[in-house]
Amino acid sequence: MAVPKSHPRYLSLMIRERIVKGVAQGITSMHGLLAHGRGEAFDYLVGEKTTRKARQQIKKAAKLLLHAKRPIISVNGNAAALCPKELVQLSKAIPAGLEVNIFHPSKSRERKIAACLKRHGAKEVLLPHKGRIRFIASNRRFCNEDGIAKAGLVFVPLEDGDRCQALIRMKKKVISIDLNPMSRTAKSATINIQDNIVRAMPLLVEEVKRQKWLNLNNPD
Ligand code: PTJ
Repeated sequence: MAVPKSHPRYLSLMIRERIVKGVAQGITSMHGLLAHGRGEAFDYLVGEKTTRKARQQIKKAAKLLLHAKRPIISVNGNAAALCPKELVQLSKAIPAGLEVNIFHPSKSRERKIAACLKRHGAKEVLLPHKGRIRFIASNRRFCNEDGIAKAGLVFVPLEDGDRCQALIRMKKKVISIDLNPMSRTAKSATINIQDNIVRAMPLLVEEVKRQKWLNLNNPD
């Protein structure tokens, strides 16, 4: 859809287009459209801007990511449609692995998400295999034995469910990005960044790079 730049909701409509395109490409599930609408509503409430609190959470998240043992970035159909480039940039900057983990089961979608991340520069993308997340029964329990299963920290952009609690019970740290501060994920994560993923991801990538540079130049 051609959205005129002068439209007062241009940015928001363009972000919607990414999700719609994600569905058309078989990356995002139909349910992802509803999840996005939920996010939009919460984004209204924060003024569609990155708040001061969110910036503080981004700083803390960058620090935790840089100090984590075997950090992994978990990618679902919405995150892949909205910011594939930044997810890959983050994985390279930390460095951290990328793993596809989705709620609505679809092997074809898993492969398409991985292919999308590779088109954006990822060398390796793990898929669910022999690993298992304990304490949950949904499709998200299937994970990779060398990825989420062994990770000390799992980065979970955009989801609401019981996986975060399960990962915490497995003694892993979790960083989430979720506009809804009342979601199960946001409430149980080690750190939740309450911001739109499309605004938070570029800021997080820059913050990781900045802290890495500072650590290298001020080792003490
Ligand atoms: O690809 P799949 O099968 O793994 O499915 C992914 C979705 C997102 C559809 C699935 O995880 C789901 O149904 O999620 P929920 O339960 O709707 O939760 C999504 C959460 O993300 C909600 O708390 C929303 O407020 C929040 N959210 C939605 N869009 C954004 C967002 N948070 C940050 N940025 C957004 N753009």
